[in-house]
Amino acid sequence: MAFQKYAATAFASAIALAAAFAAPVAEAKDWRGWNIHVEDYPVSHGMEAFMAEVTEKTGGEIKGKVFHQGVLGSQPDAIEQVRLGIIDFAEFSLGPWGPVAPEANVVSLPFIFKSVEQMHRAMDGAPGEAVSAGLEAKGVIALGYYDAGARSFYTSTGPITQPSDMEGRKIRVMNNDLFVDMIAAMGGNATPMAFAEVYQSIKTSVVDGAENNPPSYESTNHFEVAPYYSISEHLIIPEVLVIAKKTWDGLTPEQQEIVKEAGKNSTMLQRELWAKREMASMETVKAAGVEVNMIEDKAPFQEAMVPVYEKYLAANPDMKGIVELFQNFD
Ligand code: BDP
Repeated sequence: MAFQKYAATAFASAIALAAAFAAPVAEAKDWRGWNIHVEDYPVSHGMEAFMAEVTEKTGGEIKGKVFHQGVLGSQPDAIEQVRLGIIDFAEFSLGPWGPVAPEANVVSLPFIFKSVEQMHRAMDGAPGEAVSAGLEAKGVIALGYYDAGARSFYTSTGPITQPSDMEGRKIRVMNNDLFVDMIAAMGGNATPMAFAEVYQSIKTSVVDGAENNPPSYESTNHFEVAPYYSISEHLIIPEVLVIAKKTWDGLTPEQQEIVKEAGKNSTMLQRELWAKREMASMETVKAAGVEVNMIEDKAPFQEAMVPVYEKYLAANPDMKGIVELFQNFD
């Protein structure tokens, strides 16, 4: 009896072993995705939809999780981690990519785009391809350009109606020297700082304000501590869904196709959600008592940026062609 039981167990293990060798199950991939935003945000929904589509269409060969709210690190840290393939996919503003990929920096020039619509056309065309090539050279594959609308200034200490209102003010910017020059050109002082630190820094008057699009101004509650929102729209910075080149290179051609397609679909979804959220965010902040001032004449702000362009082009003469490509794209 004891022998029979032993034999049966041994037989079963032998079969299991043989099966394991005969038909190795493709090792399921388990991706980590980085996102800086809260869970209920157009970027976050776009990324979740991307991951869900990839999992579904690969029949579960690729699974993954999106880590929201920057729990895997700040944006500059995450850029390095995706480049190394420690993080598999992520969604970034191109702002903090500027110091890493020169082609990506062109979109951080103030007023480079004429409108958000023109930005979309450009990013879906040749200028976008130039940026994607620059990103690929730095270790990431662009899967689609998400919308982030236009950024405007918000302050705790009264509105900005003209460039000289910036004098003596301390403004938080994203990590990129171009933004430091942009604030300096108006007579203010810029402080590059991680997104997660902005609320507290405004609250404790470490800075007088910051700048961002309506959904970020609203979802971070920055409007509570900086209730003057001045619609300058000085930066229209597209965002990008990327996959680490290291992760990409480990995929079969079929899987790469699925990933590309899911990237495109999530981009379309994100842009739709963005348009709605932008309006809803403006309603929310107005209802909370934010004083919104429309800057109808943006010319003084644009003129103030001339030295920013001059300095940038003097330091990056090889980017002149790409700058013109963006400026002339209709
Ligand atoms: C938001 C972007 C996010 C940036 C953030 C910032 O979506 O990627 O990290 O601005 O200002 O609009 O840091």
